[in-house]
Amino acid sequence: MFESLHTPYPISEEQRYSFQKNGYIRLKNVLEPDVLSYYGDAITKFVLEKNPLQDVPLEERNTYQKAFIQVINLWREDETAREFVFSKRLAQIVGDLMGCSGVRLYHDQALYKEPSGGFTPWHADQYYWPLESPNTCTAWIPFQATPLEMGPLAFAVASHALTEGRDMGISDDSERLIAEMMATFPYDVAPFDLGEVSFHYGWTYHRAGPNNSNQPRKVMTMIYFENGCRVTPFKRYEHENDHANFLPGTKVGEAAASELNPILYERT
Ligand SMILES: O=C(O)CCC(=O)C(=O)O
Repeated sequence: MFESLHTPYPISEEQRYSFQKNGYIRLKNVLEPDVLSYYGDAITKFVLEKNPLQDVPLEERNTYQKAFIQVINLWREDETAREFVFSKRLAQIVGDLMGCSGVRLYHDQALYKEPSGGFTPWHADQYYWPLESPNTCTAWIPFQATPLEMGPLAFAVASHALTEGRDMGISDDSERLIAEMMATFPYDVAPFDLGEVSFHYGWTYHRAGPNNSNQPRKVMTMIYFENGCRVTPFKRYEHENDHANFLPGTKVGEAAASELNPILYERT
């Protein structure tokens, strides 16, 4: 059952090259509809139970809160979510795209954009992470086909090479200032088919439009980093916070390898 979750998904040289050059890639038919439906239902139930914003109407939320309902590290609390997050296929794809012999989990997070939910401002994920290596990757996995009106993830092509703007978290300011910086980069926005998954480096700039449909945009994400990556000195509060939550007990300068960072892929 659900073979596609764990069997290898071959990555060609061309796909690896494209990922490393552009900073992201969308891959079709990564997961079968039955896998998405089974795990999507379980994860949605969990997200609705844990939704930290359930009593806050959309119009009273800030830009970040309007963008999505965010529930983190489901794998630690829900066995079905754990099976999904520990997908061998997704971790193998990440290892092959980054060209690494092993990858660890940083954390998972569900990002559900409600009907009428707002845009996700421009940002690069690694702003938040005290991780030294640029070989980090987020897998963005929609549980439904995601047309443009639902706010699919969109990327600035090859923006992971740019070091400017790396001191900005998700905010109205990042939407404005990073948009200005991205003016010279091609903007790639496209609908996602059912089963399609995108992968982007931690330093790739990306955003998402609002959800103008009347259906929730249900998305699960997993963040990975290359095995051997070290913890960097903290540059900001977010690094300290992430360290406490996702790398407990690890020391600056040493391997990021806490009990919360299992190896999910190792090339044999
Ligand atoms: O789903 C979204 O709207 C944003 C997702 C995102 O920024 C990410 O997964 O890195």
